[in-house]
Amino acid sequence: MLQQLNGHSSSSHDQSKVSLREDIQEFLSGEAPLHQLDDLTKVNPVTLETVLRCLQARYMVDTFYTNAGCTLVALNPFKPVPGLYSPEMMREYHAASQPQKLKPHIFTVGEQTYRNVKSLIEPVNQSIVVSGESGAGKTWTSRCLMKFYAVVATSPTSWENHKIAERIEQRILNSNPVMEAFGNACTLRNDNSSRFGKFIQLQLNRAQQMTGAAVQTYLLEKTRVACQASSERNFHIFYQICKGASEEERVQWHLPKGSTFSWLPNPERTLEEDCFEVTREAMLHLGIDTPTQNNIFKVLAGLLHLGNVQFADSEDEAQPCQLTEEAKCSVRTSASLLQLPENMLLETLRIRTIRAGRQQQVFRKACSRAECDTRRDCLAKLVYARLFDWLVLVINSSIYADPDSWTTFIGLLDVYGFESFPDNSLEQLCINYANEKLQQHFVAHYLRAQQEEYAVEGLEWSFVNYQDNQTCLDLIEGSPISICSLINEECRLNRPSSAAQLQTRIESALAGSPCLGHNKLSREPSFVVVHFAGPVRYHTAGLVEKNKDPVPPELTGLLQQSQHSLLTVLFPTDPKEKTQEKPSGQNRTPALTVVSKFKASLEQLLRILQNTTPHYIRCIKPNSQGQPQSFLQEEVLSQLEACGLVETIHISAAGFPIRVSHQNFMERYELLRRLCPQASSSFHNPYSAKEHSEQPPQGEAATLQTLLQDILHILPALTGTAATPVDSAECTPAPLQCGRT
Ligand code: AOV
Ligand code: MG
Repeated sequence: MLQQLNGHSSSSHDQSKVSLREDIQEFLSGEAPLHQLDDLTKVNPVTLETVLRCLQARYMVDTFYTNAGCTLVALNPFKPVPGLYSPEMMREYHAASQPQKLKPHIFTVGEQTYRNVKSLIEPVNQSIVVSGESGAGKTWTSRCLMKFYAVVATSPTSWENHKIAERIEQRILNSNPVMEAFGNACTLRNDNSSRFGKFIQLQLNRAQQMTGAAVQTYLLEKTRVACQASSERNFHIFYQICKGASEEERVQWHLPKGSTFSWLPNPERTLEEDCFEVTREAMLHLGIDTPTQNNIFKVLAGLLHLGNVQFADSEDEAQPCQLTEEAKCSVRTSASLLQLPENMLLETLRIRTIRAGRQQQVFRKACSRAECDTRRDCLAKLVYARLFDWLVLVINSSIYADPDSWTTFIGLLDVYGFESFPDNSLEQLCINYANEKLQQHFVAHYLRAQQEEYAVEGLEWSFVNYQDNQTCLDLIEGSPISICSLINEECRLNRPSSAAQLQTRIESALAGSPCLGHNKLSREPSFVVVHFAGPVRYHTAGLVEKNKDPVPPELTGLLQQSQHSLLTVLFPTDPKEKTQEKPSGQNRTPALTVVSKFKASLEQLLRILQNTTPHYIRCIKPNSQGQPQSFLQEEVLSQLEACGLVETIHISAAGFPIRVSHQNFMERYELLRRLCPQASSSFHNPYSAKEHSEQPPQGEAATLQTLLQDILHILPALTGTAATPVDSAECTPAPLQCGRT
């Protein structure tokens, strides 16, 4: 099939248009041209090939959104599309009586979600889950949706109110540039790749106005501060301060023009995201004033100088590592920016303290060069991670709404997308694990639950097979043995084990899992996981250490000595903590590992999602080079396969689009029953009907359908419209399926 399709692979736009025209002619079955099919459920027959061709035909005429039953497929245009996200467009979708009849758009999803919140049938919290691989457009999409709600969910009732509303909405929007500056970075897959997960809860009052928001973040990839893969970059904010500081600030922050930093690779690459002014302006709106900003940037500059501290082996092992003159200068500058005593910084980086014996005597030992490097990196990660968490706290307090002021929320989920690099470690394992969890949410909520419900309701249904990623999740997180449990066990046992030993343990203990891939090509110790989105090889070197994420207490102690006003907030001295601290080696509760914490936070996220009505947007990356007007069929095909789009379309096309619980339906239409006695015969208890088995059992769906038809007949009388005969074909509602959700 691919060979046939590859003939149309679009190296050139025009050529592709010609071949597509042929495709379209072949494909036409007397219906609309392929690119005009707004809904993939209308493609006939629904196969991977036809869906792919339809999406390609639409992409080539700059149509980036297509409905696919319960999901919206969003192709990344990789170019600005004038007017597509303008406020006018937002208002058009908001004002439409039936937004689903307009062209497919993320604003349709936004508006339907918004309307669902106020639905009288089931006012319930909503969520929009934006998924797709790295660079597919998730962050862009969720940013546009936030702007959409900032336009449609505010109240211009009075000038005073309007000002308040604008302030809060502006602040919510301003959280984006700040969080992206500190939490996004350029990777091999995406110039603006999110290195943390984000769930933002937009809080609405009874009048559907946004009164505030709350942001929850997930596992920042803090290792990036001190270690960047070649061709990648550190977090954007470091480049912003180096490129955007004024002359005066350069002096204050010790960042003279032309200075180079080991932790600032590829500075010559200028990105759109390097705009310091935007970050500063947004910080101001969030209440982070200029002196506080100054303090933040000073700390960041201090970290950059710390990265330039290179150690050299000492001739005598018992002596601390040597430093070049240049490195000594970097220590001095870093200490001055972080307002730490220089000697203390140097000593903490080079000397380890060990407590041993009954008396807990303190021994001091010179660190090896590798240990010094680890301590330096650890110090930077510790500061950066705390700074990021503090920023999230400040943002939350700035956009926070009084719990009494809101009743419902719309949650927007934008996590790091599935990724596979030449070298994958614990960070990628966690990122891909999060994506597996979200895919499982979709599988469980939509592909599995819907079909199982039809079976329970006794409705005629031919089962659609789908790819369930539960096996892969079992491999990663299952019990009693999984990749996570094995890595955790290594941390708990705290024994020296090599990367090769970890590989062997994983491969022998989990050999039965179909999702553990073949590992023939491996030169370095590694294992392969076959994810729903493709196989990924994870290197085992350093995995256990990263999972432990140890922080030598001397480092925290050092930072508590800082005179820097921000560092005193980030590292408070807590006397209680000191007295309660148990001596090392004596009944210490093992600290939670990275994967354990991450697993718990994902489970909490899923619990929130499960209590909302979810809406799905699938972002698709048409090519991995980020080129506009290039649609590479093989790349798109693998993404369509991975997310089970064809199965979704089949289920959506044949399934029941409206799901209302029996109880909610009864509560809403009880009045009509009293007004319409002839309908009351349909108002029997469906369950009792099942008990009297002489009659064929009548399920809830059938009962409600009959009832709805009755109601439609009396509606004209109730609304005062003339009693014109009702065209039953037009008015017969879509089959109503009652869910007990
Ligand atoms: P991601 O969030 O899905 O990747 P982004 O939302 O950052 O991907 O999108 C990647 C890039 O694609 C953006 O920086 C834009 O240049 C471009 N882009 C995406 N959507 C659009 C659009 N609708 N119109 C124009 N350009 C777009 V990651 O965070 O790496 O998983 O972790
Ligand atoms: Mg992103």
